[in-house]
Order: sequence, then C-alpha cells, then structure tokens
Amino acid sequence: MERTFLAIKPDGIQRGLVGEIIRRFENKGFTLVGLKLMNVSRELAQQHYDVHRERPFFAGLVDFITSAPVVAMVWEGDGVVASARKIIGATNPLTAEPGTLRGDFGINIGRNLIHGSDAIETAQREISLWFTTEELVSWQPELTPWLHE
Ligand code: IDP
Ligand code: MG
Repeated sequence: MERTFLAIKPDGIQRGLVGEIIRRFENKGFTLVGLKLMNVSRELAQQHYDVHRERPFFAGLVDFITSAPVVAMVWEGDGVVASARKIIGATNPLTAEPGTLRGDFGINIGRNLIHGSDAIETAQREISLWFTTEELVSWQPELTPWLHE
C-alpha cells in the first residue's frame, strides 16, 4: 500500500492548525499509520532537505524547522503521495489555490505550514529517515468498505 510522509511545520503548530490539517487527510479517506510530535535535530533537518543544500534558503529553512516542535506523520492509501501534494497546494501559499492547505492558511513561502513527499521514492526515503518500523502501525479501518468498492 502506498504511503507518504507529511510534517506539520512549526508555523502550523504555533498557529493551532494541527487538528485542521489532520482533518483534511482524514476527511479525504486516507489512513494515518504514524504520528509523533517532536523537536527536530539539525542533522535530521539537513538530511531531510538535502536536495536543497545548495539553495540560498537552505540555512534559514533548517533554522526554522528546528526552531519549534513539528508533527511528523505517515499516511497510507492508493495514490496518497500525489493526492496529498494536491491537498497541500503549491509551495508559495500566496499563489496556492484556495481550498488547499497552503492556499487557505498562508501568505509566505517560508511559512507554508506543511511538508509532503513529492514522489513515491522520496516518500520511502523520508519515512525511513523520520520513523522506525516499530513506530508505524498497520491497521485496517472499519470504514474501508465505505471508501472502496
Ligand atoms: P515543497 O515543500 O512544496 O516540496 P520545495 O521546493 O521542495 O517545496 O522546497 C522545500 C521548502 O523550502 C518549501 O516548502 C519552503 O518551506 C522552502 N522554500 C522553498 N523555496 C523557498 C524560497 O524561495 N524562499 C524561502 N523558502 C523556500
Ligand atoms: Mg519538496
């Protein structure tokens, strides 16, 4: 079953949007299989954003993500990687479509509330970076027959 890694960034938590953000993915019908509130080490932040290491915003991004707690999550479902990216919206909240999380709740690219894996292979890398296998819970929601034919 396809899985993606999502993380509510410090701004999402400070603004009291944890429930709202989780609700969007629950409402859609995806299954939560991993969840933890945590302070992020600089090492983890740098590894997570390794592809952006040479970008001018890298240092600020690492500072921000390590500045206050983050909610790390793994969600499961058919097509969850691409669908979660649509629910999240474009990187810049100012141009993200209304109805998306970033479009509804943000105005600045450096405060865009949530991270979502951009591809299946990225999701696998990020899930193993942030979670141990023991922290992930496989379960079959009772709702399944009402979400899938
Ligand atoms: P994504 O989060 O939509 O996948 P990426 O291009 O992978 O966007 O960038 C990772 C994160 O780096 C963004 O979510 C944002 O927090 C930050 N970021 C990207 N571009 C900029 C920028 O131009 N200025 C400041 N921060 C940026
Ligand atoms: Mg990205």
